[in-house]
Amino acid sequence: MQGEDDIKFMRRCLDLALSAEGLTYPNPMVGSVIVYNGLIIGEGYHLKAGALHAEENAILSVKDKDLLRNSVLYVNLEPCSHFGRRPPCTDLIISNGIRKVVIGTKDTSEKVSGKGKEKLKSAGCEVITGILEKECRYLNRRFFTFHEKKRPYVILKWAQSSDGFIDIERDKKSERKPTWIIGKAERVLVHKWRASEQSILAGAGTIRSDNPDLTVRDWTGENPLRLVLSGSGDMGVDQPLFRTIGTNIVFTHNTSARIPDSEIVKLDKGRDSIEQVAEYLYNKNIQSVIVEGGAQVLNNFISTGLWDEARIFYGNKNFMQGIKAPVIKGKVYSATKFSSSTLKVILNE
Ligand code: AOF
Ligand code: ZN
Repeated sequence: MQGEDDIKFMRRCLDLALSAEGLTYPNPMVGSVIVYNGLIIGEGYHLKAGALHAEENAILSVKDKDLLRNSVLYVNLEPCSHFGRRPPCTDLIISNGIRKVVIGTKDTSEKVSGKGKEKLKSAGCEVITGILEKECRYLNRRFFTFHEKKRPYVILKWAQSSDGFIDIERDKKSERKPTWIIGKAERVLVHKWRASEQSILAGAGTIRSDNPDLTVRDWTGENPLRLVLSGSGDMGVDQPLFRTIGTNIVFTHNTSARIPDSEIVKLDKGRDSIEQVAEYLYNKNIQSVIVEGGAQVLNNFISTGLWDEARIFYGNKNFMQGIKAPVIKGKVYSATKFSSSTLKVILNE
């Protein structure tokens, strides 16, 4: 049974956790509140990897530590029980005499995986779990997918005309720039998205036709690691791949590919390319990737089933002809109207 207060305080944990969106990799987003007599007397969240954990910050923020013995600690993720960059939060909770802990959802990463809850219980703490569980899992969906499925969380993103085309037909003389379907507001949002993911991927076709930068310019935050998928290794250009300096990784079958400013990762022809990309990213500790086209690459992700979320802008313009947008099936999570388009978020479930 989820009490009204439990839900209210867990929501606060989620809000606090979200303050560090995109900043905590490889760690999850975690928020914690401490409640005494129905009132919040302390709160905290995890700012970035290596920094104090949410529970530590929440406990530190309480002025009168004597109140902790009769307080409840809320946290959206099971407290850690191992020595990592930080000592175990379970030990801090126990040594401060906190006797009740309300947890949003289990930490399914190997190091914790139920051991935090057990440690608290064996110290005599009352532990309640599963408050706003769905929301807590959704908040850290990248972290959970990475640890449970041993692959990064995959977000597919594209924009399509109202008659179902992702782009107009191009020829060699076409200018190398995107055909815009979305407006300024959506573009800002896309840059915010980029800042929240660890990597961004595009196919060589998109590099050839759109000459994209794949950086965060209309928002603040780190640029994601740029990934390019190219069977042939032919980018159609001999200048650096992107205008902005930074590491690029090119996945290709071409064993002799030499691409300026890029690390080449050779793909095995006998195995699915998308699976190899996912495997490589997992081994590099990359928890998420946003795939921004083109149609062929998006379709490859869809057909292998290796995607978690699709963010599709449906524009107002008709193209009449061009490159067909991918077709995808899933559960519509949300629909948002902009002046130039409607954004639908679809989950693979
Ligand atoms: C966090 N922040 O608030 C909580 C986490 O290397 P460490 O010591 O920072 O440990 C990271 C792990 O601790 C992380 O993967 C997760 O399993 C657990 N809980 N992590 O970064 C927090 N509560
Ligand atoms: Zn911890």
